[in-house]
Amino acid sequence: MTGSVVQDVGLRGLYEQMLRIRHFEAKLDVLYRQGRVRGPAHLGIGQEAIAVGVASTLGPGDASLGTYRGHAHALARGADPEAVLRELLGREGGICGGKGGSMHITSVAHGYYGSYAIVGGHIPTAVGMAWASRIRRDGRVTACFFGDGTTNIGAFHEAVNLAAVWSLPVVFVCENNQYMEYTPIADVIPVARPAADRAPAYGLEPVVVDGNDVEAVRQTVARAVERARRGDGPTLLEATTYRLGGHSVADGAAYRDPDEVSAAWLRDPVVKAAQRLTETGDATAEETEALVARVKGEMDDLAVRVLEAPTPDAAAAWTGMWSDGSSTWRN
Ligand SMILES: Cc1ncc(C[n+]2csc(CCOP(=O)(O)OP(=O)(O)O)c2C)c(N)n1
Ligand SMILES: [Mg+2]
Repeated sequence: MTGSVVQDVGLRGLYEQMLRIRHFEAKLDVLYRQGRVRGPAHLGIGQEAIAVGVASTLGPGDASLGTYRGHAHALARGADPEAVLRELLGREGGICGGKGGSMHITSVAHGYYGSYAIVGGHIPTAVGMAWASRIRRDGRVTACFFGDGTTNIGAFHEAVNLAAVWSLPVVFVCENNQYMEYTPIADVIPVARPAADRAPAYGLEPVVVDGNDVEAVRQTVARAVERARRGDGPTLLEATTYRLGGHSVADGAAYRDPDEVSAAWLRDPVVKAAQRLTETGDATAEETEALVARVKGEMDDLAVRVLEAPTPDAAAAWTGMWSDGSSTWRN
């Protein structure tokens, strides 16, 4: 059995992880604007509670898969921020050897089976992994993240259907950030809750959670993981949130109502977790402020180190083409 129980991590630990992800991505945004990042990068600023809450329920033997918005998901599973930043800047020591970039962050060593740029393309893969777990009886649970817009893709419906019919150990996590690339969901989805309102079509309960509340995400997903591990089948969870930035670092998101964006910042999940910490007496406001300063300092230092790192040797392009590390032609 590779599965294990929900990690014993308190609110303070969850908060620290969210902070680290927030300031990692804020630093990346700056580096992008300085022209130091090649290719696109899609940030999940405002969605950290989902990545961290879900990851906190998974054991080291469990699997997760995400989208092009996957930095947070890799970091939440324990990937080293330096290796991820090196990857984003195409440097030696990047988590994929500096060859994948932002949209392909993968760390199998941390149970993170990849970031996928084809909308919905990874959902059948997650179901295939869950099917493998059923056959092997390995106790692994697979969590699959995707966006609200993805629920309009055929692969989503086919995959959820199969997982439900075969009661596979998978947790589908729809991060409803209210927008597709540039389109508000209400323009293209005929139901109010893109994932939850479609769950009954597959015999599943509609489950909705406040995706800006890390404790609520953790509790709700812990139940879904337990259910999957027991053999009782999948859960289709909708975590409501808001994408605080544009679709990618190149998108200023001027198509959004500024009042809507300001209201969303008042529900910032990182601030919400800090407030909870002071309410519960687990940390004082001074302590959370000191933590913010420390994490920002860590990210400044990290960026300096990564900018000094060399790019990979050109010969590295011919390595790692197969999972055993080789690159010889096979057919
Ligand atoms: C199959 C496919 N169609 C279209 C695109 C272009 N595209 C990239 S992201 C995106 C929007 C996806 O929205 P959502 O699922 O809500 O995810 P979010 O970006 O909000 O996280 C689209 C249409 C794509 N990458 N793949
Ligand atoms: Mg979306």
